[in-house]
Amino acid sequence: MSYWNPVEVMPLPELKALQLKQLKMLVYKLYTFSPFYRQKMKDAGVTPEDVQELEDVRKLPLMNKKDLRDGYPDKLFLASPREVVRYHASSGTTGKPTIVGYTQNDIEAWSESVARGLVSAGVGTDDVLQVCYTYGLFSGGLGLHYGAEKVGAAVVPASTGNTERQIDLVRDLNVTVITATPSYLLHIGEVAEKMGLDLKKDTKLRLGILGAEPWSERMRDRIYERLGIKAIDIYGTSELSGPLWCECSEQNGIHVWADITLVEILDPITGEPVPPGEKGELVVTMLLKEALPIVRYRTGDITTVHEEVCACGRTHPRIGRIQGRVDDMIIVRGINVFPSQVEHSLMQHPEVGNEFQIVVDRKGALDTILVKVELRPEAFGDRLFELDAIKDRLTHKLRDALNVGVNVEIVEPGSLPRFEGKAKRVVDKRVY
Ligand code: DLL
Repeated sequence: MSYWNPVEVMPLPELKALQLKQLKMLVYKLYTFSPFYRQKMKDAGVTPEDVQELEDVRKLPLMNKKDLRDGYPDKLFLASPREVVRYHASSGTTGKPTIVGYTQNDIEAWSESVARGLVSAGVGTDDVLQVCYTYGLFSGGLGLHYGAEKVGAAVVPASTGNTERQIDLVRDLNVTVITATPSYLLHIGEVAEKMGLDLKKDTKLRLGILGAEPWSERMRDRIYERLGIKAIDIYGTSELSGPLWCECSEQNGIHVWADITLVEILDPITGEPVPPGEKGELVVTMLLKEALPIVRYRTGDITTVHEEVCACGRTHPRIGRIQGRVDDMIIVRGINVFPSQVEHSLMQHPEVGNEFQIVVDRKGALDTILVKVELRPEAFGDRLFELDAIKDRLTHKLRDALNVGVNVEIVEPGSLPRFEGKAKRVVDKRVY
């Protein structure tokens, strides 16, 4: 088993001591130098002396995306413009972007996090790694790029788009690792098939580093089955830096580097911590970030935390697969519906293709959900008469899973929109 940095297997007591030291230094620095954090801490009646144990992090005030948006473009920055070496931005849902600045040390800590994750997933100097996340203000492309270069893989900075050319590159450059959103990877698979190429046989692809959008275990199975690729889950958000942590080759949770980051899982309503293994909102403190400090940031993502040492020997905590968001859940007739639940249900049916769309509408006072589903082309064949039966099965399955009435429409394979970046699964037509 190889590690990128010995800190990954540091005994827990030492790791926690290191984390506490970083936390205390951070709080002291912010209280002294950051008007934003000093004010927030004063409002909460907390001083740096109040942080003596790791658990004391809970005394610090929470922050969220609105704080960052209100600080547009750089009101929350602690570094001077001279120290900033990079900007990225996330557009969010309201249109106004959040700007994230990086010092050289920020870039270093970010690439270090990604490098550790890639090595833990089995990426090394012999690999050719194609980055199919967008390069630009979105942090996905450059985040993977810097991490992969650090570990010495040969990077193909393909970005998104021109899918046929992406496939040519995979074949001609003997690409072994591909990084993309899971939905784009499946689209690449479909296009390859149309080009008469079998990614399993005709390329050297063996590993996918997939994230930036919700996906499921079923999708993981499907990717393996159809493309012959081991699929690794990678998580991050622009505010925290970008893609940051991924699963190791054990595929049993996403390793969070505790010397760089402190994570909490809180009940999203009460703000109280939930026990390890139970679902709650992921709240993150970045211990080393300089340009845009992040303390107790509410990601809005629902997951679990696991503190046992991983079978790979790494001692740092792991988070489970992201199970939805606190805020992009659709509320239909008072019931919370997550697109990930829909995906999970649909993907259990072998005849269902890779694409679906959830259309929410309002008829009179009643909200309605229509799930448009593509079947695999094979499901049509000469068994057309079975379509009604399939539709009924999917409808019942979704109703059971979501606890709300759902209609299903079977649509032609290839007719739903494809996405090169994050898939947009929900169309909400309700007028409020
Ligand atoms: O998506 C950063 C990233 C790039 C992550 C490349 C992984 C790979 P944002 O655009 O700010 O940043 O979106 C962050 O995407 O809060 C989650 O809701 C969602 N997300 C990211 N990774 C995963 C994942 C990038 N593995 C938001 N599973 C987050 C589920 C994910 N959701």
